[in-house]
Amino acid sequence: MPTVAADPGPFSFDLSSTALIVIDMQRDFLLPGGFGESLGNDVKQLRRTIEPLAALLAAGRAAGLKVIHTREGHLPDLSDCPPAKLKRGSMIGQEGRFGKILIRGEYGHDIIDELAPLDGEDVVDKPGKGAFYGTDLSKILEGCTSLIVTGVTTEVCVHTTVREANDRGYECLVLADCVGSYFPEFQRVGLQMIAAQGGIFGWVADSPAVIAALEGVDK
Ligand code: TIU
Repeated sequence: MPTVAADPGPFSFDLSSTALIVIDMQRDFLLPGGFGESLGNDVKQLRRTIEPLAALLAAGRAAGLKVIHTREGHLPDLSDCPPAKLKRGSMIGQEGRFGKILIRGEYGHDIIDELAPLDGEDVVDKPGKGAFYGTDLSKILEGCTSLIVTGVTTEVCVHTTVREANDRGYECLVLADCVGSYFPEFQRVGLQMIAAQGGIFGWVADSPAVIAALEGVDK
């Protein structure tokens, strides 16, 4: 069984019951000039995840790991966007540099070219921060007990998804170099919170350790 050095201790996973989940690596959050940057955020803090994630995806795909992508966004009529979310995110649905912000089908809502899903990989559209709420993710994960979690942002959609996953019984390994926050402090503390208290929400490691473990797997 592949084993990865992690905090708070080694993380072992079985390839056949593990999924690699890539959360919200969307143009709206990551592209210079896009929604994320228009809010005053430094997208470089997120973009440093792209290269390690591309390498991890290549290794995961080569090893036959199940890959799942998510996208945060809403229907064009915003009927799936709670008024309380819209009130504090009034740009949602407005015309932005890359189309209507966080609206399904728009250019900005889709995943960045560098990490484009392959045919056959699941792409889960979610209205909330967590990937389980309002989606078929539980069904897609049937047979899986472990998740390797990547994507953005660490303290928002990654954390919410990891917390949801914990309550559903999954073991989560979060990869520090493949998750990103606009705020360095939130990145640091967000990762600490996952592994604290003996791994209250899961494990934290870096992607090279996972890639090495995947490359050691008999195919
Ligand atoms: N994907 C995700 O994290 N959505 C957000 O709105 N994140 C923020 O950090 N704002």
